[in-house]
Amino acid sequence: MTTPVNVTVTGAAGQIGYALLFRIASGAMLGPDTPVRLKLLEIPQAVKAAEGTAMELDDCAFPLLAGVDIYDDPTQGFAGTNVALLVGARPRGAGMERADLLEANGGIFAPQGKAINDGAADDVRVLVVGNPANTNALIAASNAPDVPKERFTAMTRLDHNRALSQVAKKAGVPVSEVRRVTIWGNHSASQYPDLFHAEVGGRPGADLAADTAWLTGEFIPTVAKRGAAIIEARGASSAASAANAAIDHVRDWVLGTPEGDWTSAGLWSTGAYGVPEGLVSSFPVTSSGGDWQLVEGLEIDDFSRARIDASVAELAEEREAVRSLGLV
Ligand code: NAX
Repeated sequence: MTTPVNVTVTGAAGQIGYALLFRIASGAMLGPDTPVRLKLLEIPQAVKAAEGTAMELDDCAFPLLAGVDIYDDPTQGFAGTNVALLVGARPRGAGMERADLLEANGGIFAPQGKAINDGAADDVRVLVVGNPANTNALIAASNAPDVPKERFTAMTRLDHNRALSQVAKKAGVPVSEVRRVTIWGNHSASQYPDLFHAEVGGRPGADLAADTAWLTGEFIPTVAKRGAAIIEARGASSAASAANAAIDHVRDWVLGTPEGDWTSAGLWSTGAYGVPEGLVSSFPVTSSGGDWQLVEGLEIDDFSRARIDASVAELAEEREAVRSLGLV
């Protein structure tokens, strides 16, 4: 049997964790021929709940699941890990300022970055889901100096998938006929879902984007504020769709993106598209050979430029805040 891939999931007892673990164990993330060993990392108070989830994983008798271990210590939780899904984060509490939120998350993502640096496998790939995802990824990467920066990514795939679905509805085509949509910037309400390079039902996405009332009054705000709309309707934040996006992100990273399409992921910027180096920002990407490649050479018009710049400015502010806290 092939050696199992070690997959660490933090926040394993949370609602995204519950929607994610069973799909990883079923082979949806790494394919039907790759056994996985799950390493669940939680805080001590939630270890018992994680044990309950592990019992249910046992009860599924997944042929690909080589084992489940539970930890409350990041050093052990990331030892030998190949894929790390950093889902657990500190939510914004009542009366909490943004600086407090960033500081609380720094207390989680800095030690996790160090533990990944010291003990993860040489091929480790990290996806940060916990919010603020981009800046948490920046903190983790900055605390892992020996791990190449491109191995730390932040999840904007849920935003990407939301955009695909909204466009398909608007155009009256199946989702499979929507390609090359891009999410730029931060996983926040400032993000910019870009249709100008897309193809929708065989036609240029720019045709749809020409309806500026729909574009600016409906499409962009619906995608950017979808998380809040889900909370309003469900009484809880997105969980299954977030887990699905995490599966999509890692699957594409490891196994590759389809020919003729691209996806969106938060990557450590090397300065492309005017995004300052060292910010973790969402870009259009393809994947092959297990690495992300930036889609280069897209023409960015003034409308898109202004929106990308606004979201990137927010990322720069977040970086300043975590810098002044000594977290990066
Ligand atoms: P839950 O509150 O249900 O679960 C979070 C879990 O993380 C809890 O079990 C908690 O004990 C655990 N945890 C907290 N600190 C930890 C630490 N230091 N080490 C390990 N585990 C720790 O939240 P859930 O709904 O699962 O959401 C998780 C995170 O995903 C949140 O930060 C949320 O904002 C974020 N999201 C990100 C999305 C994205 O697209 N990037 C979309 C969905 C979601 O909103």
